Order: sequence, then structure tokens, then C-alpha cells
Amino acid sequence: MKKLTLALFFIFAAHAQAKNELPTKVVGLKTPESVVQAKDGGIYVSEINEFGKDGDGQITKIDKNGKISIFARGLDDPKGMVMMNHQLFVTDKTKVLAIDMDGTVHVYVDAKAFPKTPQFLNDIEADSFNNLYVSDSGDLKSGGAIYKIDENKTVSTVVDSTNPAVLAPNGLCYEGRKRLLEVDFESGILYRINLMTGTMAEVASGFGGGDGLVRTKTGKIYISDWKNGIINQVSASRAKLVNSGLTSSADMTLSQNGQYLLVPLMKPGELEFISIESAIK
Ligand SMILES: [Ca+2]
Ligand SMILES: [Ca+2]
Repeated sequence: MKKLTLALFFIFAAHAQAKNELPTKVVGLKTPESVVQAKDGGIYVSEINEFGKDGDGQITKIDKNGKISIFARGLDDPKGMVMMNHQLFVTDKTKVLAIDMDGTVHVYVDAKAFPKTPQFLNDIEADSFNNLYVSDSGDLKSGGAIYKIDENKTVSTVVDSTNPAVLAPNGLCYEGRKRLLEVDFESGILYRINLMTGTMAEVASGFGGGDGLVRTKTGKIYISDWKNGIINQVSASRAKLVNSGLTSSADMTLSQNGQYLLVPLMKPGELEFISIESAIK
């Protein structure tokens, strides 16, 4: 605990601190991949730590007062996260975990529950009907899939690589009306998937190593590009650059107040807070 306090700290912008707002940066994280902010303001960050090493992954929590603690430990390579019904759901290699709000970790579905053994579970999203959606990025170039996990923990295939548009699905975002947005890490194409039929329609392209996918209340869509360290906005059917100079910008989220993109920078081990207003140039 002492070590963690020393290793991790906030960097506040003077004006942000005065207004008791979010910090601008958290440093000292261990290969952070994904972040979510709960309704109570608590921020959870998944940390892979060493890639491919089991047991060293963890979830760090930053509470609304800026207090940092390890929320759950003993994970393998945790990645995407989503809150649903007061539990935090996390993808971890070939399984999905459910973590109670006291940090107790349960296996929600294991590798055997999937129609085909997953290779690289990545993002996870919830709809308003207690269903979860998870992307399998395959070998990060091809062979991926997207699965649905219903409230009875039955796993079914939404799309798989029999569809040539499916290479390495990564970021997911439920749009409502049984439609799921998905960005592919290999092709950099944003798709809208009809969850009733499994059909995929191209929305926009040019997102490089598309990773985090965020949709604001007013319908603006932002996508982080892990390979190029940039953030784009969807503008018509193209990628429009809104932020650059990042490194391995991974699965970002929108702050609860809608004013910041919270962006994990995987290799530098940082969580960057980017004001939406400053992101729009
Ligand atoms: Ca690990
Ligand atoms: Ca991801």
C-alpha cells in the first residue's frame, strides 16, 4: 500500500484543483489498457502489468477524492471493463470476470463457455437488457469475433471471421435500438452492427489501430488509435484528428460529467485527462 502511494500520483492543473475537478494525469500505472468511471465518480483502471504473465494484473481505483488503491489483484492481463448492475465486468485473456464493489473477483464466463475458444478478449460493453458484448481481437490481425453474453451467461456469436469485415474487432459501444458500434484494430474501420441480423455497415474509416470508442450524449464519436498515439473524431465518413502526440492510447472512456476523455497510455503507464473542448480544434 505504501509502495503504491509512492509510485502513483496525480498531477493537478492549478485551476482544476481549485475547482475540485478531475486531475490532468495519473502516472505510475502498470500497462493500463482500459478505464471506466462509475456514477459515484470512482475511476477504475485495468492494468495488464507484464503482457502474457498471469497473476500480476490488477484493477486500480481512484476515488472521487483522488485516493488511489488497488481494487482487485491476481488478474492475468485484464483489458476492457464495463459497469453493469453494481458489478465491474472485465475481460481477461480468454474469460470474463465479474468484480463486486468490495473487490471480490468471480469468473463470470470462462473460455469453455464460448462457441470457439477466444484468443484475445479485448473490449466489453453492456446494453440496457443485461446483455454483455465482448470483442475477441484474434491474433490482432485476423481471426477475431464479437460475442454476446446474455443474463443467463449463455454466450453466442454476433459476428466472426467468416465475415471478411471481421479482422481484429476492438472497441465496442452500444448505441441503443439493438445497434453496436465496433472499431477494428487491423483495418481501422468503424462499423455499425445490427444485433438482430448480424449485418455490418461501414460508418467511417481511417482510424488506424482503433481501440477506445466513445459516444457523447449529443452523438459525437471519438476513437483512440493505439498504433499512432492519436485521437480522432468521426466527421462524415472520415477520421478527423482531434489530439496527437500520445503514446499507445488505449481504451478510453468519457468522464461522467461528459467533459473529459480519460485515456490510458499503455506503454508510458499513464492515464491522461483530455478536455473535450480542448480536443476539438
Ligand atoms: Ca499480466
Ligand atoms: Ca481495447
